[in-house]
Amino acid sequence: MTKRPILIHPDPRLKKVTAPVAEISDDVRRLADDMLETMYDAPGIGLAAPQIAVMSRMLVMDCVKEEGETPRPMVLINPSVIWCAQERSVYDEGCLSIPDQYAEVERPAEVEVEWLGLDGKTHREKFDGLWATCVQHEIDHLDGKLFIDYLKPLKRQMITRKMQKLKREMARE
Ligand code: K1U
Ligand code: ZN
Repeated sequence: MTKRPILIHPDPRLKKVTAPVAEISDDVRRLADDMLETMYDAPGIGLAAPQIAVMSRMLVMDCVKEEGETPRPMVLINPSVIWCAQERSVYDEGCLSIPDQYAEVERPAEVEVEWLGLDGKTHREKFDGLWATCVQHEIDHLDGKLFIDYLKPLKRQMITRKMQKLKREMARE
């Protein structure tokens, strides 16, 4: 397992739509391991492949936050939302590609997602609470969308400028 560097916004790769994964190969299994390692190390509750510059339709997540609770690492390949609830929920979202910036985003409170697992089988599951927020945030990454795209333009610009400054400082180090 290798920890990979996480792209920081603004980066053109974070704006692109990803390509479906064609088959579950050893490379895909290795990528899943690296993504989980990178997510847990960050630390984060989710990570999408384009955040580590891999333009494939694949995400990992584990929203078990309580210490002592059993972790639930999930790998979702070619995921798609097949149903969403009318009810909305608001969560103060963050993003590993936009460090230290948080903003309230409204999304469907419950979603049903279908994906291909590492076992090669099709899985279908309903997510609610933080799991629902997280899976929608990660699927957005696969479609080149960031949580700041839901914000008013002024707030989005402010965050983008902060990230440009951060990247300049990181390049100087
Ligand atoms: O996709 C990402 O950038 C990961 C992101 C996922 C996410 C967070 C909040 C709402 C929706 C999606 C993160 O994991 S940010 C870090 C974070 O939320 C966290 C980190 C440690 C413990 C608990 C939460
Ligand atoms: Zn994110």
